[in-house]
Amino acid sequence: MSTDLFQPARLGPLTLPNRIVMAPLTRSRTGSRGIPGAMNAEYYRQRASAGLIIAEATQISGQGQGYAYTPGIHDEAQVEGWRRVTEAVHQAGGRIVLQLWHVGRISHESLQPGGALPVAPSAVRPEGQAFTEAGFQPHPTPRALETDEIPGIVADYRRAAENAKRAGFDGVEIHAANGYLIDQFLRDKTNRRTDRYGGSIENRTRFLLEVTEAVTQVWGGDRVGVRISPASPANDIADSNPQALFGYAVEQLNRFGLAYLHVVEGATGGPRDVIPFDFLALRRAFNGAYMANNGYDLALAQQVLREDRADLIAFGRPFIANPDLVERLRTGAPLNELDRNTLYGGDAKGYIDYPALQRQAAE
Ligand code: 8OZ
Repeated sequence: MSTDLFQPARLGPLTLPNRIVMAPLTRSRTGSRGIPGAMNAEYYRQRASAGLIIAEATQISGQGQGYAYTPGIHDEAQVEGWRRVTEAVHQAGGRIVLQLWHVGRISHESLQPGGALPVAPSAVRPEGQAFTEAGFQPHPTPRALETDEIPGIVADYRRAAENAKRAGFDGVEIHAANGYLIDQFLRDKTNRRTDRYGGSIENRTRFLLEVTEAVTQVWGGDRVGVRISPASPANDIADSNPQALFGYAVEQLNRFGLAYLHVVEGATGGPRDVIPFDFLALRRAFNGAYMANNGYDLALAQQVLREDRADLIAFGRPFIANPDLVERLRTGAPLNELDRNTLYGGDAKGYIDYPALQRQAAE
């Protein structure tokens, strides 16, 4: 059905007051132990007018971490910290889900428990550098997971999903995008396995489906979303036939009755037309809500909703600089400019000090 950004939407049991979603955004501001605090609660509270907030990528285990100062959801202090965040957002009238993350090979020994090598489907080293507490360092060649280790990682997702529930979230999103662990299993550039998790499209999709099964057993399908980035080369990922791969994956995901499919259209944070890809085919194949992401502005978002090519639009960078993005889009007010120097790490500057409209007017 044709709609616009300011129409309410049903999302599983949730009612969203608008179709503007705050995309998950890594900000690396939760310290060495990955525990959200008062500053993080204030950041999300300021953005509670979003139809839905997808909280930043959050590691499901120590092994799942690949960047300095990112949050976790695998110990009690982290659960307590996130509870402060969800309470602040709910008090402000918002809705918030948590993005569950395992980086796989996009990590570094210094970020891993016991200084171990990062793990991956296969021992294929990614190009690029890890953001560690000691600065940028090259990614090492990861260790290929044994077949009998995989159920343990699925169990980590399940525990993280349970922890997210105890922390008061409204649901969870499974991060299967941007070249992290699940995407590494999906794509044939990074998955060279010869067991039941590698080779055919069916086998490479198995890990995603096992994780989704575990997480939906905790939450029910209607409070779970999955994020994919079929055309993105992010984190040195690629596949020989992404249309067939993701077409199959989406068709299989339908069995879980998911709330939404979140699709990064194009190169993550970059051009929308990196490779030819038919995103509309995914929207048509998927039974739940289709959430579009990547470089949307007001005009493109409204056009895509009007043409019924999406149900929800996720905005990333505009939400960093504009806590009241919904109000600004609704009234056509100008947007604050993003400060790229304060995106990752650091303190309150560039995090909770972007002004809302009233504050700006009063200054
Ligand atoms: C930017 C910087 C660090 C992490 C992703 C979680 O690409 C991320 C991320 C993005 O999904």
